[in-house]
Amino acid sequence: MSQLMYDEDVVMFEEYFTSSSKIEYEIRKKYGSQAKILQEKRIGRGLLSFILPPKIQVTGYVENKQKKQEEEVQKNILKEIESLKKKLPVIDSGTNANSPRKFKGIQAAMEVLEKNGFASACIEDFQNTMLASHTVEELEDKQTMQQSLVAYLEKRIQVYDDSAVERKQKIITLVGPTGMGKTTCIMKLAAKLRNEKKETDQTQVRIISLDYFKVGAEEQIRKFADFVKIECYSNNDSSEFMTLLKKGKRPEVLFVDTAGKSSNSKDDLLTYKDYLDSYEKKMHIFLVLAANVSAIDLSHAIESFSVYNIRGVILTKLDETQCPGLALSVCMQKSIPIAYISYGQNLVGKIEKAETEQILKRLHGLKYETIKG
Ligand SMILES: Nc1nc2c(ncn2[C@@H]2O[C@H](COP(=O)(O)OP(=O)(O)OP(=O)(O)O)[C@@H](O)[C@H]2O)c(=O)[nH]1
Ligand SMILES: [Mg+2]
Repeated sequence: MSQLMYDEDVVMFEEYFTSSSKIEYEIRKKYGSQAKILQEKRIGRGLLSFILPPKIQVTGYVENKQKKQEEEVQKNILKEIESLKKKLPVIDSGTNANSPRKFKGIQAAMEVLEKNGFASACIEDFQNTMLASHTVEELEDKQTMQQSLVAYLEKRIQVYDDSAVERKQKIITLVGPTGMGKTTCIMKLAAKLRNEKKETDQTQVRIISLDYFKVGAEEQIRKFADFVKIECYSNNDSSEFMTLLKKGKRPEVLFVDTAGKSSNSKDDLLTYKDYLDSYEKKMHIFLVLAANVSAIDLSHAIESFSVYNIRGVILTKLDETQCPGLALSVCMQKSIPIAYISYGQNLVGKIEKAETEQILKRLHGLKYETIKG
């Protein structure tokens, strides 16, 4: 018995038998149950046909099913691997610093951060976070990456929960390096509170200026206080006012303005330490920082002023920078909440309670509204 032909899918066979009774059994035994018989042909034996039994030629084929199935399985596995590869996070990004740039979506998102002046460490952290948590398909998609950028910033930017500040009898003190906008913020905040106050609200808004260093500082704030009809105290009568405040039954909001201090001078920095510590519980000390200052100086100021119990920062001069991301990344890196944002020299309406949404809306090219629908 022998095989005759072979091709990829079919094995043809040709076999010879002397009796027809065992043909099927023998064929199945050799070629399996799937073997098909095409033809059985009696072959004459000439003169010997009187002595020998007839010879039967059997031709047939077997489909090479197993091979086909194996190939099918292999194809499916390859397909599966390809689709899994697309879904897997890109974890080997570290080996090639430029690799994320080839994904259009993440590239566009990183450009938004760059355009807004975010620090390179912050951009790198965003990039690594995205590569570790997104599929290739997602990294390619601009819409998805913009959404992920918004989610990333929402998570990283801390805003000050001012429900505590809303309590009555509070003292809001602003400290910081020179010229950052402390006095301006005090006036803006006092004017805002004064404007929002209802007729029935007994809250007294008051200001104390502890700045006896700068010529004209006290006069400036007094003039403003007179204009908006807010009581104003200077350093000379502050102790008298504080005694009143301690005994006072009426709820009060007191804004304390301090003189600008150099982040480089420890002694200078500590000027108000004893004074501010004595009111620790009621005191909400905010560090005022201008957004148009270098990241190094902002970081240094946050570190130096941590001699005080700083609750958060007030970012000013956002109207004077093209890079709001710079101050934001410093706050993110230092894990310090942002309490207020201020922009413009006008004293009315140019200060806002910090809210992530408002901050993100100010970023160039983020299309916050479209993303949030
Ligand atoms: N464009 C702009 N200017 C501001 C802003 N805030 C303050 N300024 C200006 O910055 C300058 C300094 O503001 P001040 O409020 O006097 O700053 P300060 O921190 O009290 O300064 P010192 O008391 O000297 O430490 C003034 O000319 C303000 O008008 C702001 O948000 N935007
Ligand atoms: Mg001042």
